[in-house]
Amino acid sequence: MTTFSFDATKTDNSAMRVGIVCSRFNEFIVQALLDGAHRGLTKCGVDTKNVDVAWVPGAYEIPLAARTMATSGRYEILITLGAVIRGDTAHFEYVAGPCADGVARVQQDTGLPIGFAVLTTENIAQATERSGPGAGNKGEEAAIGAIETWHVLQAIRAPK
Ligand code: INI
Repeated sequence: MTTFSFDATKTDNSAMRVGIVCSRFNEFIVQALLDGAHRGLTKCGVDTKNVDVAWVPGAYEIPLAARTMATSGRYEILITLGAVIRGDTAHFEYVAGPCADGVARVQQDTGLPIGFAVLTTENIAQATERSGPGAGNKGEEAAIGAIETWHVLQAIRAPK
């Protein structure tokens, strides 16, 4: 039996090229998710010079930017960061649903691991809780998770 399992923080990611898509809506939350993503990437040994960040207006635009990054051939993994807060909008479902579905489709169509930290919360307090400087920052989790997935896919394709 062969098991493919990795602790992303113990793998060599010095050459990993990372594309990050951020949405500007609720920017203070998304900036905190981005800070978390950078912490996660650093824990995994990713070189900052190999990281690009693209800002789009809102979560609804994330899938298109993610697809453009994914098909550019310039990245091994992507990370998507956003905040859709129910209290802020009457069309929460029309933004959050297409964003999540769209990102999932890009991941499946392109085969690129995409960390998903587009928060969908009832209020700002819940979003703040998930984007703090300590444990539980979803941006950090998404970054480490995407790297872990990349290593699993590599191992499945070419077992050592
Ligand atoms: N975009 C978000 O990222 N979060 C939200 O909470 C939000 N609300 O509340 O409406 C939101 N709307 C903007 C949307 O993503 C698009 O940018 C906009 O509709 C233009 O296409």
